Amino acid sequence: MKKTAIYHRSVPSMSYAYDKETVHIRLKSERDDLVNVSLIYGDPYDFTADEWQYHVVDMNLTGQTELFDYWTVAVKPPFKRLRYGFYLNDKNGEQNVYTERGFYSQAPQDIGCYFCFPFIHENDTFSAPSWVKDTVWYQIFPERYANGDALLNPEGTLKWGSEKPTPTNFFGGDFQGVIDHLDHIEELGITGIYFTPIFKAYSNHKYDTIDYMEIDPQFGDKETFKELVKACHEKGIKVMLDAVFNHSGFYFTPFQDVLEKQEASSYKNWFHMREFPVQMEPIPNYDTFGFVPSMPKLDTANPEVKSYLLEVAKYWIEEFDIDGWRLDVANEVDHAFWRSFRQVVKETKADAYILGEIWHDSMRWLQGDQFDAVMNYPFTNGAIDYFAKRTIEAKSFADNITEVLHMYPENVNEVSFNLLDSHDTPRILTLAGDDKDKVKLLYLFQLSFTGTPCLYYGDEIGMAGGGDPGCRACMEWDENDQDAALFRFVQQLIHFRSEIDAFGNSGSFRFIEVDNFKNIVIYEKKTEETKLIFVLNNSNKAQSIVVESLASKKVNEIFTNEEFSFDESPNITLNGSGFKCFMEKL
Ligand code: ARE
Repeated sequence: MKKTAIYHRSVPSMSYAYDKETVHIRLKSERDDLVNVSLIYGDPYDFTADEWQYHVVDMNLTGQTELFDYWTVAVKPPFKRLRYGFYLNDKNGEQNVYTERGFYSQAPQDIGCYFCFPFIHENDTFSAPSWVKDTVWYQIFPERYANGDALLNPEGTLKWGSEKPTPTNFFGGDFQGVIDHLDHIEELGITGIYFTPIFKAYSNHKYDTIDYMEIDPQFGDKETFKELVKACHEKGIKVMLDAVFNHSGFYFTPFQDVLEKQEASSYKNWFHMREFPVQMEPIPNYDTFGFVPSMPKLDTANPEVKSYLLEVAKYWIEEFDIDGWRLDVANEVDHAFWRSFRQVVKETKADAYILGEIWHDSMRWLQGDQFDAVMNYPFTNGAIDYFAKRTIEAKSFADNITEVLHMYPENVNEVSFNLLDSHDTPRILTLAGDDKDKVKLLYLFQLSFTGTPCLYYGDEIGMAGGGDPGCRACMEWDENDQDAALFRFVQQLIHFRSEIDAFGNSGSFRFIEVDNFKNIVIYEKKTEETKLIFVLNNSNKAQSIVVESLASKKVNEIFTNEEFSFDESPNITLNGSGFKCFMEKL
């Protein structure tokens, strides 16, 4: 047995409360080393007849990568307390017991040896708002969605779409424009909009806030914003705003005060000033976002700053009924701040959603006391490298996705914000070398995967664009230049998500077959009633594929509605970049 590779710790990614009565336990071992793993578990105080009363239950192999096997089990301890260890059986017939104190040949009686899950406290359990599971998000960069009120145009506004986006140009996008086009969003099947910043700011992207309590005048006023939120809600669409609390903008009044009064400013402790006089070149002598002098970092540990920003968080929910906050540069703000933030937000609206912008492993923020989700860039990277750029093989892709799924608890995965691109990355069509068939595969995977998908405005009608600022072009409203077929395809996928339970978040995901040589992936989504088998050909050539799991099955292909009655050797043919999804009623 490869003992060195056997890994478990009582940490939230491996031992967590899924809900108020269920605990999930995971274990990692070397690939193909163990043939069976079972959990030994019991209540720590249950010593009937002077013996610790434990139970044994098999764990499921829930993921396999090139190097590791992942084992998972759910248990419901009747008194909410748990001590546990593992029976490990390897392929050579060796058996060991693995505990917090190491390996034993038999289950020890001393419960002090076991791993400990002390008690399931409902208020410590990760729990995101229930609506999020079924939401499909749409990200809007307000300056570039639609210009609905020319009277608000900032100075120098260019004709819509007349030029390429640059870091400094303006096209006059506004709230009225969004209101005018809500039908487009509704028709696509969207149920949540994420707006990048809308508060008064200097730049076109508005990440350099001047006033957190004011709407940027180019977008409209508070009345128009209220109208926008109301119009969204009437269509069953939630509204999420961007909170840029890591830093302010250069023209934020407190920072201007520091510039003016220097060390004498009563706002000097609102920022991380390192010395005076304040200096911006060659690099700022105060902390900033990156090295950007116009984005001075706020000291969120300062009680005045904290109470000001928490007031902001509350104000826009209370007065405007927004449904969520996306937190910019969330990992560079202190945890204590986010804990207070969560409290204030949830007190104001119990089912408000909190989404952190973090590009890396984010377990620390996803334990129930801070965020409900993070922008799932690890998912993005795998999907883009495989389907768009085709720089990794099928197996590496499957490994990547398996790792992503085992990085966080299942209840976290169910609401993970899965994006393919954003205002910070090139658009998917460009990443896919303008190949729309690749884009379709990307969308198919994203929209059938566990979590909450987010589409970036314009991708659905085939817009292209490189990295910032290329990805921020004006939304294409000329129907002749919109790809209607792509729109209908995305619409259909979103529709499947709500119509077929296994397609969306209720279905549990599992790779069935991954073939580097053919460059295909086959995966399953399953509920108690329905099983879906997805077959994706990520190569350019037509291929015939034997899908073992369809043997002797009578199924329905959901895109064509064709009936298939397979024999013992189910052979299907897919075009280059082709796909099929077979539905079996269980
Ligand atoms: C502007 C120019 C850029 C130029 C940059 C630097 O447009 O071309 O490179 O300045 O001078 C906002 C604007 C940007 C603007 C930026 C600075 O939207 O247009 O760029 O302000 O003025 C990291 C952070 C992550 C951050 C990304 C961009 O961790 O939080 O970098 N994302 C948010 C927003 C941005 C926003 C800001 C932060 C600032 O979503 O839109 O930018 O408010 C790896 C790293 C990550 C890194 C990621 C991307 O994965 O590990 O940490 O994210 O790459 O670079």
